[in-house]
Amino acid sequence: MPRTSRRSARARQESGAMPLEALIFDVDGTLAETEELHRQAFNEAFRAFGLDWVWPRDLYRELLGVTGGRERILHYIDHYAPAGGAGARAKVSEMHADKTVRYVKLIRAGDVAPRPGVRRLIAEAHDAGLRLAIATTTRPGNVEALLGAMIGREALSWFSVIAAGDIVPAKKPARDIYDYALRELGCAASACVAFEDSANGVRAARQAGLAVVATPSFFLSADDVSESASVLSDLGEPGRPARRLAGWRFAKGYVDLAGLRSMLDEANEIKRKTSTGGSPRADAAAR
Ligand code: XBP
Ligand code: MG
Repeated sequence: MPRTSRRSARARQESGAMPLEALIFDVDGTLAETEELHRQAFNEAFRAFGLDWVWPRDLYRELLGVTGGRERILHYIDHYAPAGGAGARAKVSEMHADKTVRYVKLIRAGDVAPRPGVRRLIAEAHDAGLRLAIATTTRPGNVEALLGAMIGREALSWFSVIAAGDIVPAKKPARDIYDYALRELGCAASACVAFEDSANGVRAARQAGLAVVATPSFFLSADDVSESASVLSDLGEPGRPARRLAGWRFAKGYVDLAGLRSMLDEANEIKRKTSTGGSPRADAAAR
C-alpha cells in the first residue's frame, strides 16, 4: 500500500470509519453493454433449434426483468406461448448451452469495450491492494471471456472471487449471489461497494447490506435504482466526467477510491443512524 494511503487508512481507523476492502462488480450492463450480444446469441440459438422465435429489442428489454438466460427462455415459453414452446421446454438446457457457446464466440470476435471508467477503477483498486469480486447471474465462462477480451487474461487473476450463474440457487433480485461473494471474500458488507446497472441487481446488493453505485445500462435505463448510494451515467474518466443522476457526488467527477471511501463512510453513517433511530433522510438531503 502506498505511504499516503497507509497514513489515511490509519486516520480512518482511528476515526472508527470502516476501511474499504473490496469492490464487487456485476457483469452484464455494468462492466460493458453486453446485453445486445446476449440477445443476438439467443436469437441465433432459436434459429439453430429450428424455432422461428425472434426477440426484438423492445421485447428483450421486458424479458430482462427475468434474470438468467435459461429462466428467461422458460418465462418466454410460459408467458408468450410461442409456436413450438412445449417441445422447446424439454430442450431448454441444451438450447441455453448452445446460446452460451454463441455468446462467447460473439464476445471473442467482437470489439466489446468496457464502459467508461471500468478499466481504470479496476486497475486502481488492484494497484491499491483492494480485493475484487464478481457477482453475476450469467455463466462463469461468459465472465472469463468478457474479462479476457476487455481487460486481458491477467485481469482474471485480479478477481479473488467470481460468483456467477448457478453457484447459488436463487438468482438476483435474491441477495444470495452477494452473500456468497461476501462469504468468499471474508469481508463485511459495510467494508465493500457493489456496482450494478439494474433494479434487480441493486435490490440483491442492498438486501445483502451493500452500498451500491448504479450506472444504468442501455436496456435498463428506466429501471428503479433509487436505493443506490450514487446513480451515475457511468463511472467517468479524468477529463470526461460522469453525469450524476442521484445521490452521492464524486468530487473529481469520476469514481475513484477516495470518493468511494467517502461515499461508504456516509452510507455506513446513515445505516448506523437508521438502526439507532436517527434521521437518515435529513442527512441524505443535506449532502
Ligand atoms: C444479466 C442477466 C443474464 C444475461 C444472460 O446478468 O440477466 O442472465 O442476460 O446470461 P448480470 P446467461 O447483469 O447479473 O450479470 O444466459 O448466461 O444466464
Ligand atoms: Mg447487470
